[in-house]
Amino acid sequence: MSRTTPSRRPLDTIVVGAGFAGLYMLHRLRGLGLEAQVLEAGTDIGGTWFWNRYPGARCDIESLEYSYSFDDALQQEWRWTERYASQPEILKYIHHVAERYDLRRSIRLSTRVVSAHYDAAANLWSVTTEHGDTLRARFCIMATGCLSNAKLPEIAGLADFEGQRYHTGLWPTAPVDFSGMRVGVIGTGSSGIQVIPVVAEQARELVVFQRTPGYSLPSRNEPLDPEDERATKQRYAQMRKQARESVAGVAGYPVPTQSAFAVDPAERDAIYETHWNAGRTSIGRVFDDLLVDAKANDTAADFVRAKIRAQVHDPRTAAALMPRDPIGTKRVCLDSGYYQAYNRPNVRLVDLRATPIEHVTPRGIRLRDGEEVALDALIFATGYDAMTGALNAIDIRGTEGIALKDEWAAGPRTLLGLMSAGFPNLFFITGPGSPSVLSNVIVCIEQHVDWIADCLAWMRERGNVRIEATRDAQDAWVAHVNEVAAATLFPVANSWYMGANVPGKARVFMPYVGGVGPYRKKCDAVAAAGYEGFAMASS
Ligand code: N01
Repeated sequence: MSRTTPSRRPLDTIVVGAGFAGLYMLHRLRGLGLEAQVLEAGTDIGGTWFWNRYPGARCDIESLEYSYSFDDALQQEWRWTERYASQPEILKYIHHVAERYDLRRSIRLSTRVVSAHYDAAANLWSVTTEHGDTLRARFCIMATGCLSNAKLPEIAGLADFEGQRYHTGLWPTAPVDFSGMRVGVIGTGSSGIQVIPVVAEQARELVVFQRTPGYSLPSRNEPLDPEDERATKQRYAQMRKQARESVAGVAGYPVPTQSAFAVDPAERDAIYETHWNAGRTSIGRVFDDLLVDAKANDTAADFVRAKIRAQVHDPRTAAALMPRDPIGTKRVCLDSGYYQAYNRPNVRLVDLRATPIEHVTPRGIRLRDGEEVALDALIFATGYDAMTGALNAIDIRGTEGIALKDEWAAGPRTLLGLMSAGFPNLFFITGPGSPSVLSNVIVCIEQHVDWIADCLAWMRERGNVRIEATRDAQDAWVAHVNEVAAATLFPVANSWYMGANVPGKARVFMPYVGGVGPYRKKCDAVAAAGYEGFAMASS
C-alpha cells in the first residue's frame, strides 16, 4: 500500500483499538457482513490487559462476571481459575476469544492512529496511521478505552532520573525483577495498591509516595471452587440479565432501599461487617443515601477507616493512610495484602501532603524537608488522562474541519456517550456521557457494541449512509448527565472522573451516573423510536 495516498477502496468500517471493545465490535461487524479493519497501537491485542502487565495486576470484578456474555458456548466452556482473574489469565482469555472467532486476520498491530478526518463530500473517514498510510471507511468506531492514555506526574527533574522507570499502564512485556533494589512507587490508586504488596516482597527497600489515601477493601481472592463455578454457569443467563439491568453492571449487588439512618448504629455496623467480609466493593452501595448525603457516607467511611487502622501496626503510618474523601466518590479498591505491606520492615510510606516532593534527582527523590530518598527504580502508578485522553491524542476532525478536542475543550459533549454532533458516522464505545468506568465495563462494552451494530443494520435496511447526533439532543443529554452527577457526592472528590488529575483539563463529571440498567433503557428507547435525536441521511 502507498505510504501517502489513501488505500484503494473505502472500507465499511475502521475500528480503532483491539481490546475487549474492538474485538467484540469486529465480531459483530463480521456478522453483519461488513468489512472491518481494526488498527491497534500495541504489538499485540488486549488493550488495557496488554498494557497493564505490572506485578499484581488483577481485575476487581469477579471473573465469572468480567467476561463476554454474547456467546453462551464461550462462557460455558471457558474455565477461570480464580475468583478475581489475574492479568495473564485475562489476556489468555482475550487471545482465546480472538482465535475462537478468527479475529486476528482483520487486526493490524503496531499501528497507532494519529488522525481521523471526515470528508463530507465523499461521506468517508480518512484515518492516518503513525506509519503514514491512510485508510478510508464509511464508519469509524473508536474502541480506544477510557483508561489508556497513561499519565506521568508533573514533577520537576523527572527526566534526570538515571534509574529504571516504569508506568503501570505501559509495563514492558519482559518480566521485571526488583530483587535487591531500592524502589519508589508514586501513586496509590487501584494500580498502586496492587503493585505495592508484590514489589514489597521483591525489593530490598520500597518507598511509597502517597498524595491522597484511598479506600481499599480485602478482595479475599481465592481459587474458584468448581462447584460454585458449575452452579454459576447453570444460572448464567439470569445472572447476565441481572447485571445488564443493575446499577453497576454486576449481578447480585444489593439494590439499596433504605437510608443509613433507618437502622441503629450496631445493626448498621453489622451490615457493613458482612460486606467487608464478602470481598467485594458493595459496601458503598448498601444504603440509598451513601452517595448523596455526606453524613450517611461518613458512617461507611468511618467503618472502613477503622478497619484500615486495625491492619497497620505503626500509628503514624496508619494515620497517613486514612482516606478523607467520601467513600465511593473515587473508585474503591480491592487489594491483596496492601495495608499489611506497610508492616514489613523494608516498606516506608512518605505522606506527600506533609512532606511534598521537591524534585527528582539522578539518583532518587528529594523531599521538601531536604531528605534525598535514594532509588534504583521508580514506578509511576499515576493513572491516566481518562475518558477523553485517548480520543484527544488523535487529531479527529469532523464537518468543516472542526476538531473534537476544541469541541470538547470545556468538557466532553456527546449524545448518550455514543456520538458527538459535528462528527457524522463516528462512534465511541463507552464514551464520556455513558456509565462506562462506573460499572463492570464489559457489560457496557457489549451494550454499546450491540447498539452500534444494530444501528448500522437498521441504516442499511433503509438505505441510510450517514448518522449524526443533533445538537439539541446532545445538549439535553449533557445537561441530564450533569444534573444527575450534581445530585451526588461524586463531584466533591478530586478524581479522574472529574478530570482533576490533569492540569488544565475541564472539571466536568464525565461518566453517566444514572446506572447501567436505566441507561440501557434510554438507549433502547432511542433506537426503538427510529434513533431519535440522531439525524440520518441517505446520501
Ligand atoms: O490511577 P488513579 P490508577 N504526585 O488515577 C497519584 C482502573 N484500574 O492507575 O489521588 C503524587 O486512580 C494520585 O494521587 P491523587 C480503575 O478504574 C482498575 O491507579 O491524584 N501522586 C493517585 O493516588 C482505576 O480507578 C484495576 O492525589 C500523584 C494515583 O497517582 C483506574 O484504572 C487496576 C501524582 C493515580 O491513581 C485508574 O487507576 C488498576 C503526582 N504528581 C486500574 N499524580 C482493577 O481492576 C498522580 N498521583 C483492579
